[in-house]
Amino acid sequence: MSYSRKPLVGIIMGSSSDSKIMHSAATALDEFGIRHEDQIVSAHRTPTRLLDYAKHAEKQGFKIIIAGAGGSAHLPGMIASHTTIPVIGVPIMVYNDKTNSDKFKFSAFGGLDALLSISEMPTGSPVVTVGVNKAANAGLYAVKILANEFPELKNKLKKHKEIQHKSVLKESDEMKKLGLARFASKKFKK
Ligand code: RP5
Repeated sequence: MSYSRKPLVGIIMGSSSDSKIMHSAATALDEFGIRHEDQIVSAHRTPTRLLDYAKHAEKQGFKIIIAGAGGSAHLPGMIASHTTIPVIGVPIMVYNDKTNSDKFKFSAFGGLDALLSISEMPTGSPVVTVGVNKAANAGLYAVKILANEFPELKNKLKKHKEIQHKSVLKESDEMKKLGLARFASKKFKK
């Protein structure tokens, strides 16, 4: 079986507004050629659909589910309680803003609400949790899990690390050459 032939990762989120953050999980998987299926499932607005989705995920043979939600963020935990597929939770800070505005509206506790809701699952139904809005890390973590099964992904991950390493060295060389003040004003100039 190849990781690029059929979706091995299910990405779900509680609202269309979460897609502003969750797209980074998809991009990370795309970079490694891993197919994923993306849907909106709301734990509180579509509770029966949540159970249907868990069954669907099992039937499709997803190996990982990435679930993002904001506010009291029940989606990752509830999905985990309905399936044996490992769930990676993404706490979302951007909240309640379905407009196209660049100004994000924040949840009352700036994402801490979602972080605690997702990470503090009681014993028995675990959800691994990435940082607030760190959807890209959820994607990368999924790649790492899949790499246990697909050696080619392990090589791609090693390359990815090398690229990160080189890009820091490049920036450091530039900082050394320009001096810190000039480097920062060049990098962050508006
Ligand atoms: C949660 O409530 C969603 O995950 C989203 O982060 C938040 C707000 O949803 P919308 O009001 O934008 O649909 O269920």
